[in-house]
Amino acid sequence: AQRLSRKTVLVTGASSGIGRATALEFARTAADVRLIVTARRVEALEALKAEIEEVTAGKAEVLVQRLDVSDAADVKRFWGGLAAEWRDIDVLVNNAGLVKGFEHVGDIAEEDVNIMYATNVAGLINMTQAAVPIFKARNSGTIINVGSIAGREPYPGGAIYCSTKAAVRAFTESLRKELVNTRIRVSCVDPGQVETEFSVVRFRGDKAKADAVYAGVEPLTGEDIAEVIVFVAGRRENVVVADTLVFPSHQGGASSMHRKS
Ligand code: NDP
Ligand code: 8X3
Repeated sequence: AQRLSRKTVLVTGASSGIGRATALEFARTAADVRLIVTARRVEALEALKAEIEEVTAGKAEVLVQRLDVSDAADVKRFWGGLAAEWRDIDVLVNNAGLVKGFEHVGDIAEEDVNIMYATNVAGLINMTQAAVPIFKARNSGTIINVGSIAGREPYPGGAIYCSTKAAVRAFTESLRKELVNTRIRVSCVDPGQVETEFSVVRFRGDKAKADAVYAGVEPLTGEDIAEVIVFVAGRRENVVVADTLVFPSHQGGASSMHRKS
């Protein structure tokens, strides 16, 4: 908690799931943390802000910012518009991401390919490129990228999503190696199955199909991954938790699940 005291933490995709839980977990761990919570759905971010203020008895400072990471111009606008007292962030959590559909190659809508790449890959890269000069100027800072088991173990029906997460993994590793002569830390947290809005988005709002994904299994919660992210951020500056793979107990891999019948 001491190490995160008064730190400024930027979380992308904080309106739901893992990102929302991560913002809350930072606040629970260090009540005087300074949080920049971003996503497209601002009302959800405002509700999160109120919850954080309650949890920390008003000690945490929370800045709500609308940000669409898939839009390079919006990323530029966001960084350009950040007030000086917020710009000097300590931790960047690149969490915003999504999957669309289960279609096989040949049948995947171009729009789905583009949104997954623009969000999961280009969005994460653009956010990181903006943060790295800030971290280099200070010779400190932590970047935590949310990857996935899907980036390590591609599966049929996931060609685009899995390849975006493999890109996140490769990008993270290159960056970590580029920065070994600095105090900047670069980490990847790869979740297995987590119940969030992820599957609702995958099935384009079909809640019944999304619920079926979690039938007979006990998935992780956003909080489970949030605890790991905050742990990674809260280590001593010389400790880089480079890589983390987190499963619920029934899961052995992307396509290896034990289901109760
Ligand atoms: P949710 O759908 O619950 O949350 C996704 C978040 O990303 C939302 O806050 C959403 O906010 C945000 N987001 C989506 N598109 C954009 C965009 N263009 N700009 C800004 N924010 C955006 O899913 P999860 O919490 O599960 O997903 C978080 C991360 O975890 C993703 O990167 C996902 O790939 C990864 N992951 C998830 C797993 C799972 O099983 N759930 C497993 C492994 C990895 P808004 O719509 O308001 O913009
Ligand atoms: C989410 C996990 O296996 O559903 O990244 O793609 S999976």
